Amino acid sequence: MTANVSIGGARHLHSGKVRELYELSDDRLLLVATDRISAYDFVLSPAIPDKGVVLTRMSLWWFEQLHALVPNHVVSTDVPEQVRGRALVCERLDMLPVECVARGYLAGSGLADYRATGAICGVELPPRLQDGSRLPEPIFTPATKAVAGEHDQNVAYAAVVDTVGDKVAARLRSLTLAIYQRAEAITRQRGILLADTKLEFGRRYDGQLTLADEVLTPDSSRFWPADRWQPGRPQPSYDKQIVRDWLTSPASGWSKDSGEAPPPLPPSVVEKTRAAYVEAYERLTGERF
Ligand code: Q0Z
Repeated sequence: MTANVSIGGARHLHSGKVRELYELSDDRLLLVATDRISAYDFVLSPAIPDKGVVLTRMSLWWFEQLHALVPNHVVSTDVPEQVRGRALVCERLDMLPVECVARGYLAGSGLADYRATGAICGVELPPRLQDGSRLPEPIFTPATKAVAGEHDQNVAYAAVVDTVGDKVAARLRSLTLAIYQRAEAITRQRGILLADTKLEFGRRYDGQLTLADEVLTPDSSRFWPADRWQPGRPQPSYDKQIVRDWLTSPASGWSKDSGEAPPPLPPSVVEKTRAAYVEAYERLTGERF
């Protein structure tokens, strides 16, 4: 694997689909965003130039926007030269084994669960909602982290209570919803709908709940262009639509259900996708990339 290289003074701990985690010391980790992109559960080739830098900067921007709501794990952006701009030094936390998801719109596993049961994670929803519908109010839909290669499993709030206790569960739910509400207000002003987002929290040595991992990037959230929102069909994704459209077009010669690995993306698709990530960053933050 291309990005799983050794980094001076850091010990490799984990590889995610598109990220890497290293240990710097007993209490410091290095969180690296690669340029890899995934779609339809495959990691594609080639990589998207600058994707790792864009997502890292976006995540840092969000940590700043949210710092009054919740402390975060970021220590420094002074990182080894090999991963410049696309890595963070962070505090090593005792991670809580709960994926904290907030949803304001219906999509993905939430849509599937709603269609099957009328509820998501035990939260009953009104009838006749459609793919992409706005929910009456944002909801907390926790999931348990899956083993490698599988999808996270949505669970009821009671399962979170069983795992972390009622006080921490209540705090996770209220923090997750507060973060979603703040972030959704910001993205809406910029013409982007934040359909949902997945957050991870850990505890510091002193027990303080701390926001970790990457936050509010297109890899951890659904961003939809607000001017194209139309419930009743799958919504176009701000970042990956070009890739999905090409992969599912006759031009790719690939079929989603073939079980085979997708073919390499053509240079034009790579370039347009890079531009989509840069545009998402600039639109969101108001800063030039
Ligand atoms: C994050 C992950 C992967 C990248 C563990 N501050 C922290 N303290 C302790 N653990 C973590 C963090 Cl962020 C932690 N992950 C997710 C997996 C590559 C990030 F393979 N796992």
